[in-house]
Amino acid sequence: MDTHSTVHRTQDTQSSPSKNATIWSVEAVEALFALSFNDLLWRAQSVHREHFDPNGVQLSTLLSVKTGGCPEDCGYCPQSIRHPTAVANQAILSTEEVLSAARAAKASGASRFCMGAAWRSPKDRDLDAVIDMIEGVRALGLETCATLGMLKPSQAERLKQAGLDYYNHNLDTSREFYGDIIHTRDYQDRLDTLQAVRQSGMHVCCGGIVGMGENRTVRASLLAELANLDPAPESVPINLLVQVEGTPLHGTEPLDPFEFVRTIACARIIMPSSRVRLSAGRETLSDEMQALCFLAGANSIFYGEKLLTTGNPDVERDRRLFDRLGLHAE
Ligand code: SAM
Ligand code: DTB
Ligand code: SF4
Repeated sequence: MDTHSTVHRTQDTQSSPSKNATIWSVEAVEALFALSFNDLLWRAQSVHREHFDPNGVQLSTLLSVKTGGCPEDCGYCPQSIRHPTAVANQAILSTEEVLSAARAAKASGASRFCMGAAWRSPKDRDLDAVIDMIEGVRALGLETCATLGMLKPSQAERLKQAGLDYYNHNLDTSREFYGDIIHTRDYQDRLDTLQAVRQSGMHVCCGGIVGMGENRTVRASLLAELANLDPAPESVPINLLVQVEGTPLHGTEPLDPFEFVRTIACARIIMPSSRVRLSAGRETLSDEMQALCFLAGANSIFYGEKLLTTGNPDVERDRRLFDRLGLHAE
């Protein structure tokens, strides 16, 4: 594969914190994946220690502020109108409902509150409502993140003006595998939104999903795409597919958990300054596997018993895990 032809570079990074010095080829990332598990984890942990407190983990709590009924056809997602899942549609929440969840998240120790909406892209009046939520959440002293679908540059500007700290928009998978998973918008649409977010000056949160039946080259290619964004995203969620009945990907052969740990380790090595988030899928990982993910350089989690529509380990279990591992919240 000609990896350089697949590399996307943003055009103007003047407002960016730091420019990317390295362009990662898919082959170079595959070579990392091919290291022995011990060698890979040693390398990832060494990189991790050069850039971060090795025992600090950032905690983000998610809330679905508008659930279900999404016109997109993402094959993994329980909120698509095209998939017969048990998710009940829920219209946009009131700001007060969102703020009461945000207060609870803060009281539990989260530092960032992430609001997700099942939209293809928000309408301008949707943004009015979300902006009210962002202002309220910020006033509680939490960092804010939103994931609302595709954005136009003017919408990204509005969110930045409202004080939104991070915008989450995932590449989800590699360019080559993308068409197997999503048919209602293309890879370039995602890159355009990421460019709009970057240009607005907001922090970029961008990652993907593994365990969707992809091969290792696809995983390496996704990570190379992320690392080659210029600059790399500040926050990189690595999701392990949560298999939901009724979605096309339900019944996919589960990924070997060691391969998941390898994915985290490779992300850490090639995006040394980014927060790598151990994201969806923690309920299916043992405490021991999660410990390996932290050793591999994950330094953020979704915290709280729910993701958007599916489960997540409860706060008590995570507190016990942090105690047992000597980790602390950041
Ligand atoms: N609708 C917006 C969008 O797609 O950008 C925002 C919400 S969407 C649910 C946010 C992200 O959640 C997706 O890009 C995907 O990476 C992740 N996600 C959704 N369903 C998932 C699942 N079943 N397992 C793992 N990650 C999932
Ligand atoms: C991300 O990368 N993962 C989160 C967040 N960003 C928005 C979402 C995970 C969703 C898992 C399926 C669900 O709960 O509906
Ligand atoms: Fe809609 Fe987002 Fe789910 Fe895709 S991932 S179906 S865009 S809510």
